[in-house]
Amino acid sequence: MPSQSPDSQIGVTALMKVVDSHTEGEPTRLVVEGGPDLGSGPLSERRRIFAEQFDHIRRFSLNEPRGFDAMVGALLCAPVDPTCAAGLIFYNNAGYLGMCGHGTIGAIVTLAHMGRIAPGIHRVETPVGVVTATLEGRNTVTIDNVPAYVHAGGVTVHVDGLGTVIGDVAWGGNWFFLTESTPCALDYAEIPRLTAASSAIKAALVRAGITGAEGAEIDHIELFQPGTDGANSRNFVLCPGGAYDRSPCGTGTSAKLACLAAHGTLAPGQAWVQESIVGSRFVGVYAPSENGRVLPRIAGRAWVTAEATLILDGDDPFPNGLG
Ligand code: PYC
Repeated sequence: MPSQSPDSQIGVTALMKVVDSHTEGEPTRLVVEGGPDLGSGPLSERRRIFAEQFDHIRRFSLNEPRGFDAMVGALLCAPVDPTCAAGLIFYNNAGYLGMCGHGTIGAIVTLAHMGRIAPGIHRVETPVGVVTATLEGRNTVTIDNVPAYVHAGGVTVHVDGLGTVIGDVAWGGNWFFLTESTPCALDYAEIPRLTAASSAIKAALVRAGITGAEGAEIDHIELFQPGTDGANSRNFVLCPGGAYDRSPCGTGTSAKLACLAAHGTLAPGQAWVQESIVGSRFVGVYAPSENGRVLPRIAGRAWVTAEATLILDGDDPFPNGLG
């Protein structure tokens, strides 16, 4: 149950003001009031406190029946760096994210909707570093993400039901395994099969001890095939809690740009149109950086869908949601 003390006389407590949006189909819930007090330390430290002391608030605000498994939460925080417009801690139905591309785009469009920022360039603090977001008009945002890189290329893993799967392990703000080994076409109707195959790949990576840097769990699986209607590529992204990303995944597209740069198949500054499983698109480019890293720039659109107050009835048998 959330930590705030109930003050209602009718047994119903208004706990949290949220604004929902979707970025190219993928939902974000921005918590603008009533979130946990995580102190004023670095966002990585505040994310640790969130996970250790307030995880019930993650579940309350995002899980069914108030949310659902594809929704990503973004807790709006005061930034440490005064040159930043906001701090954001991202979370989902399974836990906490490093960065979230679609979530940053959604949060920026939402902050503009609330009148808190204007079109232009805004720095945003996240637990894995500062990103820069440029808002053009009401709905279009371009993010300069944290540096992305390939941790291990051409990794082979045996996957039950799929056989040998070859892919790259890359960082784009979260850890990804990226592969063109797919069990079927990346069609909307095949989502259950794609989810099962991606889950099997994830389990096989764990069994084989294949990780990101410093033993980090690879918590996103990204499948690719050629794109349609002029897109360079279409993807299917399995998120940590078992939901698939409706958008092309900002951190996943960043990881893809790092792989393309490492393979020499995309030049710096050349546009890469990444299509999602629902047909929505991000456009990415990269600039080279130090130590084989790239600086990814991702553009996409978001729309505000709801403004709400999450409430808790004292008689609710599921105060923290389900799961
Ligand atoms: O856009 O980076 C992203 C993302 C991560 C998980 C879901 N979306």
